[in-house]
Amino acid sequence: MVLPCLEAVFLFVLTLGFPASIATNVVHFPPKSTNLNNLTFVLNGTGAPGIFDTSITPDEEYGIYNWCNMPHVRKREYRTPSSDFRLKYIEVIHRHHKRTPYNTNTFFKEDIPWGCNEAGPIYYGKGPEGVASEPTVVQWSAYTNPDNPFTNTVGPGFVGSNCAFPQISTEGLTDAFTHGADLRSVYGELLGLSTRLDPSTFKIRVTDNQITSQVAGALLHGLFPESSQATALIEINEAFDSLQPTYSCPSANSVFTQYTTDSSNWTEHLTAAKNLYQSLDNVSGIATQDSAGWHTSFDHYYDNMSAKQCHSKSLPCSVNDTSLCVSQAQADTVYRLGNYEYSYYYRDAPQSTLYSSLHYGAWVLELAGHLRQQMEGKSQVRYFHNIAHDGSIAPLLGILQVAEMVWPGMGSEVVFELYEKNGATNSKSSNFFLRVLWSGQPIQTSLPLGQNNNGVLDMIPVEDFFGYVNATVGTGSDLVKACNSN
Ligand SMILES: *[C@@H]1O[C@H](CO)[C@@H](O)[C@H](O)[C@H]1NC(C)=O
Ligand SMILES: *[C@@H]1O[C@H](CO)[C@@H](O)[C@H](O)[C@H]1NC(C)=O
Ligand SMILES: *[C@@H]1O[C@H](CO)[C@@H](O)[C@H](O)[C@H]1NC(C)=O
Ligand SMILES: *[C@@H]1O[C@H](CO)[C@@H](O)[C@H](O)[C@H]1NC(C)=O
Ligand SMILES: *[C@@H]1O[C@H](CO)[C@@H](O)[C@H](O)[C@H]1NC(C)=O
Ligand SMILES: *[C@@H]1O[C@H](CO)[C@@H](O)[C@H](O)[C@H]1NC(C)=O
Ligand SMILES: CC(=O)N[C@H]1CO[C@H](CO)[C@@H](O)[C@@H]1O
Repeated sequence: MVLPCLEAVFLFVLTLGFPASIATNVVHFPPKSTNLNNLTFVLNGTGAPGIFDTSITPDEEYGIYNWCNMPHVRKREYRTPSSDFRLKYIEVIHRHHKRTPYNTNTFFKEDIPWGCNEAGPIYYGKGPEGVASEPTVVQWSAYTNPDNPFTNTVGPGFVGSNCAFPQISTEGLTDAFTHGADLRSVYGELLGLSTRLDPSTFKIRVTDNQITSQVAGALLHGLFPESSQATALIEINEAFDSLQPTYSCPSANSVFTQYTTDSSNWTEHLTAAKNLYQSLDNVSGIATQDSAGWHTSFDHYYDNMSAKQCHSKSLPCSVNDTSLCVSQAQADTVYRLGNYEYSYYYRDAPQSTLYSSLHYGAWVLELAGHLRQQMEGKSQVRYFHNIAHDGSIAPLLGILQVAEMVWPGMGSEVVFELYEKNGATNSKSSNFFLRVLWSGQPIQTSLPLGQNNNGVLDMIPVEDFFGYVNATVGTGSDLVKACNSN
């Protein structure tokens, strides 16, 4: 594969002193210019960049951005390749479904209650045999008691609510079940999946954030309707978990800081949005000089408001003045800004590809290993499912250099499909082809891969993907070295 050489990136990376094997090969291919990454439109345009107030996307529009419940593979839109290709293996990675806000959200001094009656997460241990193998199902119900004086040190969001912050909401669990059933509607037949989970052909992986396990329970009920028990894989140590990811990569962090906090390319939109910030702060009571990150990006306002709208709750009003509320137009601007930020973090900034490959390379190496095992006939697994976070999907899309970057919404899905073509060989003399689906359709990237290098990862020789991974992430030892060289 011939990658055009972009001198600027080349020189910049060399000066950082990464091992030559990675540094000389990470090439950033800029994304498409759209309203998503056009700052003039983001600040001065109108409307939300998609659906933000319901999990339901009308059939005729399915595939458009829906922050509450992103599009995924399902029977209605799925394109089955020609019968020359046999589906050998799939690996799915998807973001958990919609949830209550994170507990830090209680800094948001407004009072939109969340109710979680009989909807709490379930935690219990289970042994392999004896009475320990038959535990009673234990469900959490979060509570506060005013006799505990420390209760009042948190914001009003906690008081009177029986939700855990965060937990997947009942609607989010329903979305996860539908997601599982939709995957079954396509892959059940193509992969010959039984209605019962067979642990020798199917694996599911979660992170140590419990909300991914909450999604797993609902998803699996849709995927394998006759099973009531599953084992979930977890790389439980923060030192090496590649899915969330939590492994340490100091050089990724310093690259990220260079092109965000330390760069006017990044800070210009924050400065330009000063008036909007003032209006939002007036409602929330957050100090202009806060230290909790409300003013270093739009993340917190975006997430806090979209969680409410996705659950049909109204936009917040000030606790001191109920006539002072966030308007829909202001929320829409925040939603445009949030997507602009993700496009910048993972695609627009020239160093974003280097950042993504350092930060998420370990997961991609695991994926490549799974694909190789399939090609070498060394694995019986037909389907590997990862439940992850926006912080997982986003750098993966960064590595894949998606043509149009968005903030991966709830339930965002990427599917890697490995096909074997009978008899024929691809241009790299093997029978294996890769199709990558994003939001249920072949992903459009800015990479010089695919038919006539059109960037669509639709039945590309799998070796082209390996070559790109090798050039961009390198080997495992290249990655560890690059993470620790500064
Ligand atoms: C990986 O890339 C390096 C150079 O970056 C090259 O020497 C090596 O042959 C490549 N390995 C594979 C398996 O493609
Ligand atoms: C947005 O519009 C205002 C007022 O018309 C203008 O001053 C500002 O420069 C515009 N911002 C951008 C980024 O174009
Ligand atoms: C960005 O958006 C503005 C406002 O809609 C538009 O006038 C301008 O042409 C756009 N710029 C690009 C490069 O598309
Ligand atoms: C800032 O943007 C310019 C123009 O796109 C680019 O050349 C430069 O590398 C960027 N700087 C950083 C730190 O991303
Ligand atoms: C914020 O509130 C202050 C005090 O009530 C008021 O003077 C100011 O105009 C408000 N600013 C915005 C942008 O709403
Ligand atoms: C409400 O008023 C109190 C007392 O003046 C103040 O401490 C608090 O920050 C205000 N809250 C908001 C959201 O403005
Ligand atoms: C949904 C949600 O809670 N989003 C953010 C709310 O604000 C806190 C910071 O106080 C963030 O940590 C959350 O991610």
